[in-house]
Amino acid sequence: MKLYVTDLSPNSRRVLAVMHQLGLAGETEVQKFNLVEGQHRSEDFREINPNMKVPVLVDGDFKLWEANPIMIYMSDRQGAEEFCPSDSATRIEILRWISWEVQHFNRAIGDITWETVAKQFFNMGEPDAEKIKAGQENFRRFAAVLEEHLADRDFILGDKPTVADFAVGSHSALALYPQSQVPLLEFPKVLAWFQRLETLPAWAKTAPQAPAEAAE
Ligand SMILES: N[C@@H](CCC(=O)N[C@@H](CS)C(=O)NCC(=O)O)C(=O)O
Repeated sequence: MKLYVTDLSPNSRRVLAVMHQLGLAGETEVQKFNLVEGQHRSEDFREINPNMKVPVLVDGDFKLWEANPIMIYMSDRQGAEEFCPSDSATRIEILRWISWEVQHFNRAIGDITWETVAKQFFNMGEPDAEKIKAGQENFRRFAAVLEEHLADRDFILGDKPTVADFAVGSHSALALYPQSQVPLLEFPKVLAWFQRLETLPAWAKTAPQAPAEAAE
């Protein structure tokens, strides 16, 4: 298999973490693109993903773009029943959380950390205080839902990490940066869950360098 990814990307991190979690690293070639240099904007890559975005998985003749289906494809390919249960009730539950994170939870984190972390890293101007405030309001609204859900469980589907945690938690590193301004201290269960995720070997293996270090 071949995985196209990039650095400092929660979407890339989640698929790389699943690759490690499922023991697929040995049979996966990882191609890292430098997006700033536009390495993803070639005609060859457009053939693989017409959106010209990463991550993308290529498995023989099969090409798959979008991080969440890539994670589920890898799980099913490995028969990883515990990590990504296949019964329809649990699949629907997984689908619910991964739809929610794309549209709400991680969008809010992304909106905040674009201003507070990424703009500085990519040299794209000053943070916009209004956008940070709007992102924080959104984050509070959706983090409250996750906080309540995590009141009596360590992970999203129960007592073990699953593909749902790797998707919903994909922005953990960005949110945990001291400069992120993501109001995590108001949500202790979410904060503890992010920290729990960071201790998983597959997650730790894919931890990004802090932007300040990465920029040096
Ligand atoms: N919904 C997509 C998002 C992919 C995405 O936005 N990738 C970014 C990196 S995190 C990218 O490739 N950006 C390059 C561009 O838009 O030109 C997924 O989940 O895979």
